[in-house]
Amino acid sequence: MSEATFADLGRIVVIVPTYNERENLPLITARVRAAVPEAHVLVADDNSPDGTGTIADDLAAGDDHVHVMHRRGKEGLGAAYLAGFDWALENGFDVVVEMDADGSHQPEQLPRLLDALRDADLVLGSRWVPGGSVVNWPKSREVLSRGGSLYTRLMLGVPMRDATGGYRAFRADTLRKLDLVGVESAGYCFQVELGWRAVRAGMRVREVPIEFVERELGDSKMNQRIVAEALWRVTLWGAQDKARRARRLLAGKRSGGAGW
Ligand SMILES: Nc1nc2c(ncn2[C@@H]2O[C@H](COP(=O)(O)OP(=O)(O)O)[C@@H](O)[C@H]2O)c(=O)[nH]1
Ligand SMILES: [Mg+2]
Repeated sequence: MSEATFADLGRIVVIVPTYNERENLPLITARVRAAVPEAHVLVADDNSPDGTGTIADDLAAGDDHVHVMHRRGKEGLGAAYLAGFDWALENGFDVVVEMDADGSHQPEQLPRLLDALRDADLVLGSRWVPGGSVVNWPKSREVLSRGGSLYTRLMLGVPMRDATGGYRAFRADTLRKLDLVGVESAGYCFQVELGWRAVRAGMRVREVPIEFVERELGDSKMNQRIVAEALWRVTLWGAQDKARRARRLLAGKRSGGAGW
């Protein structure tokens, strides 16, 4: 195994949101611990009916780098991450990573994200940049993901190629500056909202290629409501943003300025 160290980045925590991931959780935790031994793991479990929370407690009992947040019930990925971010900041972590529990985000590629964070404020693991790929993903999901990212780029004017992906590394300072209290999205649209906020705040957002591997165990929690939320929010934000730009342009013209 490589001896790469990320001590210069400070204390690292990988947040793993879970809902019914009992088969996957022990596997992903072990892989994170092996890939980047200094990283901590925070499991943010939404009171999974399949007992994932108890499995998380057992893992935490045997490893002082594993922590568990038990949440009331299923409130969506965004809410689980926001609670996890608060915990990470309160506990003095310097780098906060988002990672799915189902093995789609390979812990062995985490060093890539951490390396890139040395000169970035937010690093996105990206399926849709050169070198990025998906394995065993149904064509329908690929079309939805590529289409969603393209629509986001057009509506919000952001450069992100993979706007909805959930394998990311944030500096703690980035999270502090993002006004997390104002985040509105509940589902996967949360990823779009955070990326957009980071770009608007002038932060250095970098994408690095990842190989995304579709889960082999358990079921996807993706549903139509999640897609609908992303669609209406991105459309609304885009319209508001265009209106804001138009108003600024008009105000600039009236005062004889450049307008931007
Ligand atoms: N805590 C929590 N985790 C969730 C929720 N919805 C999805 N997840 C987790 O988010 C990650 C991605 O979900 P997944 O079902 O694999 O989505 P997909 O990869 O888009 O099909 C997994 O680790 C899920 O267990 C939720 O409501 N609460
Ligand atoms: Mg998945």
